[in-house]
Amino acid sequence: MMSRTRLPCALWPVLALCLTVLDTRADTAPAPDPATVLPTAATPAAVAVDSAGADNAKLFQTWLEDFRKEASLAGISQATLDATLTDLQPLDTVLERDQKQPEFLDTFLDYLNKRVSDRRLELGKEALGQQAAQLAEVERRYGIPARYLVAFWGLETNYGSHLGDTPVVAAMATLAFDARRPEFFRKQLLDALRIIDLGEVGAADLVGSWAGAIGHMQFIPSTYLAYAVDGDGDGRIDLRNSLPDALYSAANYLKQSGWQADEGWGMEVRLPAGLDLAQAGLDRHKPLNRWAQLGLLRADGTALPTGLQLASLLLPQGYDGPAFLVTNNFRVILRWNRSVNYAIAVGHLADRLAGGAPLSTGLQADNRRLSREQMETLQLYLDALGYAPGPADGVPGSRTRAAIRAFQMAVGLPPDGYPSMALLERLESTVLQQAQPVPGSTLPATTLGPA
Ligand SMILES: [Ca+2]
Repeated sequence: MMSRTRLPCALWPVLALCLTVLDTRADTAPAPDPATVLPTAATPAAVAVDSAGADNAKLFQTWLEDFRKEASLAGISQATLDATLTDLQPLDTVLERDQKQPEFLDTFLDYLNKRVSDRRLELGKEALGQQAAQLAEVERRYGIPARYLVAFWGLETNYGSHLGDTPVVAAMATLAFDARRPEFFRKQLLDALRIIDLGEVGAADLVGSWAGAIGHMQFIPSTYLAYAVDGDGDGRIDLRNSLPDALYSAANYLKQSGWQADEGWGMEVRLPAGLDLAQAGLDRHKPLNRWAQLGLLRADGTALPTGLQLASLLLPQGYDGPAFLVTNNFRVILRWNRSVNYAIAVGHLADRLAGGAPLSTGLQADNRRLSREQMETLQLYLDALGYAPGPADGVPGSRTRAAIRAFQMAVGLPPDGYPSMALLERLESTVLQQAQPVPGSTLPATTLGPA
């Protein structure tokens, strides 16, 4: 961590970067000079797969032989190993997809509007009708309301219309050989072989997304092994060709993850003026009664439900965007997918499928997107000011959000932890201001760093 006394010196190299960013801020700006872009975390193996054909094919085969021994020791049958690993080749398209970074980070409102579109709502309502009997049976058995299962189905595969056609074993082997997340994908590869070994799916039929997600609900192999069940009673589990299998499996996964049948996921809320936003965040909980005492209302202006159920306040687009109180089932959705935006989209789509209203608060919020490069710059500024946001990776994770809050509190902004364009502009002016020498001194001015 940077000390307060070292802070001004550390700002000088950042200043050059500030000026670059001022030049490249607009969405229409030309691509940045490569010399000003920080190196990304490309790995030796990833680079090798891209560029050095023959040598890399050899390395892959050596790696595969090693994996084959491990899989054999783990109990995978010789027949499955022969059927799946013989002549296996890595898939360049999978690596390309895995390494592709979006140029811009969608805001929460962008994200939600894309995923909860009118068309998706319409198809979801049709699905609720067409699958009503099946969904009612699943709800009786697992306690997961139909609207949530249909919301997951809509977000994962647009109701079964985007199942993916990538061979899962080859995809998992490609990503396990790549050096970025080898342990995770090695386990997924082993679990894919176990699924085949169990005879649930033939080697040629285990296909899914480029990232190895299988069937209507996009289960990765380890989730498939742990939670998938036979919904249609034909004695085998097929998450791709049997919708009942996929629905039962999703409900089983949610129930085992702690879903409470008689509770919702949360709700959009209206905040009272002057609420201390330091109380927001998934790591902070209060009973609904307490939130009501603080002046929060439902988005339509009616009172919050009463009770002692714990809820967290979320501001996914900052203090002037939509606000939500989320409860236990929201955390269950986060087990399915760790993205807060995804989890709100599931809850909101489920509400809308049941006739709920569109979002009505915070729609006027600053909706300018940050590019990945701007997000990295924002992190560099926080670091230069001594707020320890973690590595400048262009991803606003928990450390970055905590650093933003600390900066906001120091300069008197609402501490929402949200990386907006306005925040980037404020950080930039702070950094530039600190880089100005004090008249009559050889030292730059101090400082808005943390105490
Ligand atoms: Ca089945």
